[in-house]
Amino acid sequence: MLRGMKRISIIDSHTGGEPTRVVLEGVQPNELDQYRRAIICEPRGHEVIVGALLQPPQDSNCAAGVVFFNNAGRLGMCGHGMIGVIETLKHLGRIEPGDHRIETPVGIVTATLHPDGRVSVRNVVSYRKAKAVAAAGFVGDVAYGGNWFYLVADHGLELNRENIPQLTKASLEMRAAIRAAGFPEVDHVELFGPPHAPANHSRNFVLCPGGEYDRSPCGTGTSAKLACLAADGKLAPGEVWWQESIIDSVFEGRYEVAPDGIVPTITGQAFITAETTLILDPNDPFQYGI
Ligand code: PYC
Repeated sequence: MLRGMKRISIIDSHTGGEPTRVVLEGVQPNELDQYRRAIICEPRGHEVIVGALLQPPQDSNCAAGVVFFNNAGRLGMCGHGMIGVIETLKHLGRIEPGDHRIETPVGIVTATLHPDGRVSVRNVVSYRKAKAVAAAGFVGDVAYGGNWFYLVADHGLELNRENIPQLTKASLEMRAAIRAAGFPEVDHVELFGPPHAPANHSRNFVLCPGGEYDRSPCGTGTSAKLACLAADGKLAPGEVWWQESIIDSVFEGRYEVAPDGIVPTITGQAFITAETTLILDPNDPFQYGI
């Protein structure tokens, strides 16, 4: 018997290589900040994991409520994470193919589980806040896609896996500079380059708030990109944008026009990787994570 030990039941998945850890039981919403790093960080996890605390929805028309979090804090929305949540709910037998409304701290999104296992997330309204802002010697746009991004195309770095340390360093410098330039809300940086696969439109590298990079093409980052493309008249409503990640995974993006921006829809697929129980032993000096 695990007397005095805390048990947290989770299901892990990945979406385009980016992991999502859905918390099913063992943590109340008001306890999230206490247990956030225990769930995400070593020795049970890794800084790159995005957590998703499932909650009963406040709106009875929603299938669930979810709060996303990572090693640095809470996230407004998370595109790859929402695809992971939907795959997890399917795995648990709680949902069938079709449309499912899910509450997030930044609004309700509609996720469509397709019969072939793909998931489309109709995200919150996304928009470009500022065009061509200079920071750290670079120029980029500030845009919202459920999280805040600084999007830079002209950075002089090649988007390949070998360059991840340099891409991370440059993105951290850009983030500090864009915040100092009057955009303190920016916590993600998204660098763009030519795709490796000719079928795709663009490749990206996305720095997340806790200093890790997104293995997926980033659902909220792709939403922010679509908002910029729409604002520049470079992508028409309904037209498909194939966004490739730094590890070659791909999201499909498209948008509808909204009065105050666009409504992006991001499509991808998640795969279950584990279902288990985390244990926090009160005698363990690292019970709350390293
Ligand atoms: O897919 O939106 C996303 C995301 C945000 C941070 C990591 N992934």
